[in-house]
Amino acid sequence: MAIDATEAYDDENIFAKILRGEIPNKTVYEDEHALAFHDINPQAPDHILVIPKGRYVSWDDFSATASETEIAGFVRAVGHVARTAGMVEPGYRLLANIGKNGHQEIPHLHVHIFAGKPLGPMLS
Ligand code: IU
Repeated sequence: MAIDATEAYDDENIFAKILRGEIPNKTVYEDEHALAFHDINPQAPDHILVIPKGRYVSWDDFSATASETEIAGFVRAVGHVARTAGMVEPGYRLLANIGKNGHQEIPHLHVHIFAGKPLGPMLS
């Protein structure tokens, strides 16, 4: 079920539990601002999720209220993960689902990184 991106942050969402170390994950990268891990249900040969460490429901509250340091740290982490995974050539796709119509399922901001094959036109 897709969530409402304007709802209050839920500390019991699954990505909050992953950040607290309560649920295992296949970590790709971690720094003070972000955690990157393999998606449990990959939609491409390479499918990584990058999440900020702060309590943000979606791109909406993150872009409106996060500090410049948090935003820069998160954006740089996404780029770093893709570069170090060798995705820049031949390329990759970033995706952030926001709210009900965006089909966001987990109410903690996450950016999907898809790679590993030609991805074709935009997803439906
Ligand atoms: P969405 O943008 O909220 O629709 O994406 C949620 C993603 O989280 C989706 O690709 C799931 O496979 C993924 N995921 C996960 O990696 N680990 C989990 O424990 C759960 C979902 I629940």
